[in-house]
Amino acid sequence: MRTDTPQPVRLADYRPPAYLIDEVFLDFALEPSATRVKARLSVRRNGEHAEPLILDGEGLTTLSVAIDGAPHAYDESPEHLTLAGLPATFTLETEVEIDPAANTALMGLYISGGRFCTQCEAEGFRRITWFLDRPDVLARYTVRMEADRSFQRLLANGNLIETGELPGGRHYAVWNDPFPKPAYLFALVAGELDELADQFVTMTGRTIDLRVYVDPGMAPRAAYAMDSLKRAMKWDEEAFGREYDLDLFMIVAVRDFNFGAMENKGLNIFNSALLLADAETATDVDYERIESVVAHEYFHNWTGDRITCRDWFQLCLKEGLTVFRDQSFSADMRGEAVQRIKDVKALRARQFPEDAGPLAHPVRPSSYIKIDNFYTATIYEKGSEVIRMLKTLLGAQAFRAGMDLYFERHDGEATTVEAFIQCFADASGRDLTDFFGWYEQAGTPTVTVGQRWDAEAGTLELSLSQTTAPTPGQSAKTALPLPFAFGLLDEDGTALRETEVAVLDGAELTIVVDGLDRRPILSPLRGFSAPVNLVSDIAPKDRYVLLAADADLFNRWEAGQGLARDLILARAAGRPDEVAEERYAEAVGRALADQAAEPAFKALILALPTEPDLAMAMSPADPAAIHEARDALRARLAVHLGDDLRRLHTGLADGGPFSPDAASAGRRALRNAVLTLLAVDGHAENVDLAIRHFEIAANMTDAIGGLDALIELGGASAETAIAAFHKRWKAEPLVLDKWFAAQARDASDEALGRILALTAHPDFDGRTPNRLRALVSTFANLNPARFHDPSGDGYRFVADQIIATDAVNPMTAARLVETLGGWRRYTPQLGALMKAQLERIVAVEGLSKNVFELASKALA
Ligand code: 0A1
Ligand code: ZN
Repeated sequence: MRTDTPQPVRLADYRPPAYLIDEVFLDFALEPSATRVKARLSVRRNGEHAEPLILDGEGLTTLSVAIDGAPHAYDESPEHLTLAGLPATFTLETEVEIDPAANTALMGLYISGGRFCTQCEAEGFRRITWFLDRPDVLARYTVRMEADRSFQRLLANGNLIETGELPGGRHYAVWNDPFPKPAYLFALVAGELDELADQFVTMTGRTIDLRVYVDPGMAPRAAYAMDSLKRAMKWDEEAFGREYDLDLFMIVAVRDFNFGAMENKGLNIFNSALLLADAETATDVDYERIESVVAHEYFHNWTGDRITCRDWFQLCLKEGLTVFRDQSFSADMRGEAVQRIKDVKALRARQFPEDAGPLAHPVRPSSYIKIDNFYTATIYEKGSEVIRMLKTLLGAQAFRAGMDLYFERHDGEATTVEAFIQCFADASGRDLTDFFGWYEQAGTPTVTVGQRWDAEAGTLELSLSQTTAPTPGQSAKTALPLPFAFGLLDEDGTALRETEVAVLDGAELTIVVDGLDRRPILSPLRGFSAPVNLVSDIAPKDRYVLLAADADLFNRWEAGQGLARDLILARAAGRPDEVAEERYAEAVGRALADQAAEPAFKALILALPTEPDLAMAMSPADPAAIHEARDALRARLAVHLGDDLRRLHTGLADGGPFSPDAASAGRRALRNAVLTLLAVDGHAENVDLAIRHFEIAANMTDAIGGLDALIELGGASAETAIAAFHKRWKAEPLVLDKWFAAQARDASDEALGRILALTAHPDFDGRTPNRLRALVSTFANLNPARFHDPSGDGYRFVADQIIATDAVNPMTAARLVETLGGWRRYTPQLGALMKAQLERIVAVEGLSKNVFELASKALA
């Protein structure tokens, strides 16, 4: 157990920095186990005061400290270097030694695949040199680095100024970044890398050099990332008027990375899983994520780098906004409705449980222990939803005017969410005081909609109301203003009213629609216009009309999901309704036959609500009952639609060359969704189909689809497929991750022992975050039946992995804790087993602050 309870940092305690740093000169002598870092900082006192300068540092061996060229007295503690008696402006020079080879936390300067690389967000720069490691200290950086010539490429932010050879087989490079930036955007890479080069001509005719650096031999796999980058650059000019500023933009892929990717100025660093793709090794989902993450990091150049955060409480200022921008980009690239459905699925899968559990926090939190723990679905995905609502409430034009004003007013600054919202208030003339509540209040509101149809008067009265349940530390909730988009259909599916946006800006709202000559069917919360749980009294027969005919495709999908959810939950509660299930199967069959609908959309219709989604709707949640009931409905669909599905599967077979475009991906998605459904039914025809699907797969999407289906069907063909896949791909780390993940998803009763044994597989290495996540995160998040195994062994396994990983990489360990956090939502037996594992974790001697914060909050 930790003896020193870590103290939280509070927003209310924010103070401007006592000193500012204008210029930074860094000189790296790169050696894997003993890198020397000299720093020369131009420092300026911020205001009139006699306070000392307190610099941040972690794990640094201090070699020298000088002020204006002369040694200066200092106080050193493990995390601070304190200097007193300083003039108003001065040059501070320090030299430290660090050990990148021993850096397993992957924060600061570390080594991945034999190359030096960095990760400084949020507080990693302090592991490189003594500094004011806070985002409101913006400086211009010049970076010199030297290394053995075997570290072929020497990269840092900005523009390359100089390179040269040095005695002893060494070489050097000097980089300068003209844009002032906070330390968290610093980056350096050194090592052998292949280069993919291209150019982009901006809207004002400037030519930008583009470079993607990858492992030797991998350049062809960077082509899609490069293509995505160029499309993102163009899109940001068109959609937001944002032009790239430097003359060079670089991306580097590394294998060992705690998160997805990082927006360092002019030198983005990516987890290779989110950068490398070709048909053979990457799935369509990988392509889609690469496109969106490349865009996300690029978009940060304006929303994050040019305008950054004053402090880490403002994280959503850059993250929620940049997710909103990347989601808008993906919608333009791949189709709005399908993108919206996927975004909402992700929000519900990750953010809604967070908002309903012990780790709930506002989009802008007011305290934290480790900021690393706040890179959450709430800050990212809910943060994006809040911006989306803002756009809906203000309209596209006023929204754009607000964004333009933000870029103009705050360029070059470290600012706040208040300042951001003020731009929209000023640009639109609207009072956004109440809207700001979305940033400060945690929890998902529940919006209830009731209907009163008066046939004689031809009026429909809608009564909306909202409530939000208490969350930890926030018992009283207020009503938040939210856009409620809705439309009306008649029983034949003909539109009676186009989409209209009402604003629920208090606890209750009544809307009266008149002039209706037929009973209307309500299509509520179109496009998921607000991130809320909707409770409505829409009858199943009306939801079938919505599923078949709503002009809003999101709500078509939503209607289908709602119908399926009710059927599954009824079954899980021991009240199966077989007649209704047949009716549902028929409706799905009709949706599949709809010639006008895109395959990607049909694939989404075909997928039943996920088990975690269903668990959110059942209290207390019983994962075994949910799994069984969901499979029963799948089986009903598979049997009822069997011939249609098999025909569809054959019809969608694609003999042509692979193309990652959205339409081709949509066809593969539908074909794989069909196979997924059929795999619940071990009918010989289905087994043969799955074997063929796997064996003739010409791309990774189909190979994984086939492997998943065979694993679910079980037996000898599953064993053969698992072995064949491993044999073929054992030399490809990213594909091997998929092999671990596919087995981690195996929900069959006897799978648990096998999954646990995979940690002993020679290819398993828990210190590589991608491999750890492939096995452990996949298991905990995507295999609820086995994670919640009644034996409790699934929980114990995840806790074991958290404890083991914490000793080497606290940040990655902490990201697994949330999987146990929902323990109060499960049956008492399961909840107790989950809680016991959390208790075991917090009792560990020397636990990191990261894991301590989340595990102790989860128990509180
Ligand atoms: N700003 C990045 C996310 C990120 C945050 C922390 C990291 O440290 C390990 C890495 C990446 C983004 O939003 O993409
Ligand atoms: Zn981001």
